[in-house]
Amino acid sequence: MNPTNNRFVLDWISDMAAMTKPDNIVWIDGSEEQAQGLREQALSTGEIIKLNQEKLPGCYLHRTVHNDVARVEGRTFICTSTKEGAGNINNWMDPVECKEKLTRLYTGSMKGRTMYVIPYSMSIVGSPFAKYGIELTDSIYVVLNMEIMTRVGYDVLDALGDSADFIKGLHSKADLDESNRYIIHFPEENTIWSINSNYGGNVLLGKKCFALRIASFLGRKEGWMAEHMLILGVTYPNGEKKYVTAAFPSACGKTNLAMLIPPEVYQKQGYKVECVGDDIAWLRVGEDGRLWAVNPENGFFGVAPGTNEKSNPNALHTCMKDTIFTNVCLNTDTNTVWWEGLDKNPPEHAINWKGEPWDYRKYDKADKVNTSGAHPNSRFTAKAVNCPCLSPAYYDPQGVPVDAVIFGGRRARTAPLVYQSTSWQNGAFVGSIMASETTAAAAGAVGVVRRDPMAMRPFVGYNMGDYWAHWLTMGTKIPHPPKIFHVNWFRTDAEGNFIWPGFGDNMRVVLWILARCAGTVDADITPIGYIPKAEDICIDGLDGVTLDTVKDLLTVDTAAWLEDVENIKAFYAQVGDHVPQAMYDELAALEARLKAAK
Ligand code: GTP
Ligand code: SPV
Ligand code: MN
Repeated sequence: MNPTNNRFVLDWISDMAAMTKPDNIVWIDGSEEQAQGLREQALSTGEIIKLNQEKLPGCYLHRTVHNDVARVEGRTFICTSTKEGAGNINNWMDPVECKEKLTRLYTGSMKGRTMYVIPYSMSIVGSPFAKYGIELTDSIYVVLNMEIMTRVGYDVLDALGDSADFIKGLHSKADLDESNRYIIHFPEENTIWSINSNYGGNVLLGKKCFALRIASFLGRKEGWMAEHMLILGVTYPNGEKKYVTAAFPSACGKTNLAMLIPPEVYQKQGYKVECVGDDIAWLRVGEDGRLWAVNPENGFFGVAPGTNEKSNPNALHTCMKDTIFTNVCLNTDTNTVWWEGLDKNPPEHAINWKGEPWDYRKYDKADKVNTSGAHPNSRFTAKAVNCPCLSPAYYDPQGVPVDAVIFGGRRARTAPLVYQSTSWQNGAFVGSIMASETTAAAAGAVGVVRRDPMAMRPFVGYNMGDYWAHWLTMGTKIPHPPKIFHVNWFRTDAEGNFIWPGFGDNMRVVLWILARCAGTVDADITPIGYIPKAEDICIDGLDGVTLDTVKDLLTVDTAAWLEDVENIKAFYAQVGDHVPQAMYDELAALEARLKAAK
């Protein structure tokens, strides 16, 4: 018996099954009982490993194949009917040709396997923000992860009813052939096809594929925004609550900021910080004329390395139960997990992310991938409900009103600790010129500066120029827009050490940002925007950070910025003729101000 009579759903499943030819089809009902059965099955084949259930209840370890450890941007395509629809920043294939090509790869790819049908919702089922998807997959790992990351169950089918309004996701591991790995989006058909991978962002189709690429496309059509943003709540000692969203590129600190623990100086005064989301925000204009945000996800797919009791205790506690670890190091004495930066005691007896015996003494910083215990992009999939600082607002179907939008990236020099844009248009421009050093979250070189507008370079489901235009249009539709800022936690000294302490201490900057929104603190105007007066960034209780350190972190190096302007011009040219004129006007004005300041 099928749990729905929806013809659109059933016909599509039969078509996909006719192509992939699974031995059988199993509907995922979201029950713990069914999940337990699947875990048993995955344990029996070695697809997952049971960890120490006393220390890590409900936790499992999964290892991917060695060449399948991150998103593959080079093999990710936006297949709109015209190339122009996808723009120059995305990879594009003609949708008809693409389907022919992939049909060949999918044909019989599920033979001897089960096709699981996962009905899921992004955001709260039945809420005004909710959008529904169905993912078909031959991977139990995907089923178990989707059950953590999204809201899975038959209530989704009930909410969908007879409607055709759902995102059709097809995933097959096939034979994990790297040269035939494809992550394909057909935004005009609400369809996602993923094949030959079994890693996170490539295969948990509710996340980047739906909630960012397809959703950004829908958002443009329907007048809302899907962004690569965390959502953070700050409660003041007087009980007042403020919310900020922040867009940082992959592995640049969203999870850490979203779960920060306030420095003691603020705790004593009664400040509290709560997490609403750590990776994706859907934003709409509310009836009150403000911008409102929800986190459409139900869990965290967080970076493991660097997570520790000091940097992010909330994340650490979140992943102490009901978690699937991917590509971390296994301590074979205790049957627990370890990763670089967890503590200073790497396990004596361990198996690395590749499944080989591992000797921590052979660790070489210059060759992390081959000498680390955990892969640099190893991750935990953990439930939002298990996060100690989860905001009650996470459960509010309306979401939260946003006071500030923060952009940021990893820049060793150019970007100061924080600056404020001068208007929504100027803020959108600041987003468009974002740049960051690349990280292990995507396949390819690490540490290379590249432009990553709004932290969405890999996630915009249409033409980047049109996406910028959509940002500008949204500005005209929000009567009380949030103010827009830019931060950089990653400035380094001559030896390459981070100057700013970061992590929980980033709250010091967030409070300056909120004070600017409230109009309670002054600032200095510079060619790039407003900069704090150094004494307005609270450094009470910070070791080794003086007023001079803050001054240094806030300097605007005009020559470096003028160099950046040239790079931005080249990038705008690459984005092509859809770049809005307003962005060129902003760029010209920035250049003129910098030249005048020289
Ligand atoms: P995705 O899940 O890939 O989108 O990444 P994310 O933006 O959530 O990144 P995350 O918070 O997991 O941070 C990734 C890495 O940046 C980790 O290794 C952190 O330890 C490091 N990091 C985060 N915040 C800071 C900070 O304030 N200062 C410094 N120096 N490092 C940080
Ligand atoms: C990112 O790369 O931005 C992530 C991890 O959040 S993944 O889901 O793999 O894309
Ligand atoms: Mn992300």
